[in-house]
Amino acid sequence: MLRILLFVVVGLAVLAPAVSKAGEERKPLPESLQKKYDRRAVFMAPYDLNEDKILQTSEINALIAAKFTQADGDGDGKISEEEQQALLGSFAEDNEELYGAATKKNVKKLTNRLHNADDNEDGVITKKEYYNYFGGRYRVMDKNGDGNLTVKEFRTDTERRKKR
Ligand SMILES: [Ca+2]
Ligand SMILES: [Ca+2]
Ligand SMILES: [Ca+2]
Repeated sequence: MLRILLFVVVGLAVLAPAVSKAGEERKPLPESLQKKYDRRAVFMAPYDLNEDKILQTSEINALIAAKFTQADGDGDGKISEEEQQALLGSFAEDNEELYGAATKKNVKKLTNRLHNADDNEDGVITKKEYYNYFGGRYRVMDKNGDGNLTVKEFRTDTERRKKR
């Protein structure tokens, strides 16, 4: 009798999370969360080469390389202080469209990120510093460590990293 009861209890415990998870997926996302995911999708789309709404490791590496090349206006393999200013300027323009009033705050966040990327604090971000810092950022986002970033895991340049 006890054994049967045990089976039932264990069986329910195993079933319960699966049931609630399926229920969750059927529910539409709260609007604010959906908006956040939509914004991430806009950011991810140009880099999602196979269009599966997921950024694979190769796509993330291409993303980092593309962003670095874009920022390195004179192509000398470093992002000088002037190039950082130019980057922040065009970032502010693009940001205005998506985020409006939050732009100033977002520019400040990116300014801080660039500052943090400059490991030896000489004002210039080398390719190595850039790849280390931003590559590391994307690796941290990949919570389940499968090398893929979904819209749930991905954070744009201005989103705060979730504390763990
Ligand atoms: Ca993809
Ligand atoms: Ca440069
Ligand atoms: Ca540096």
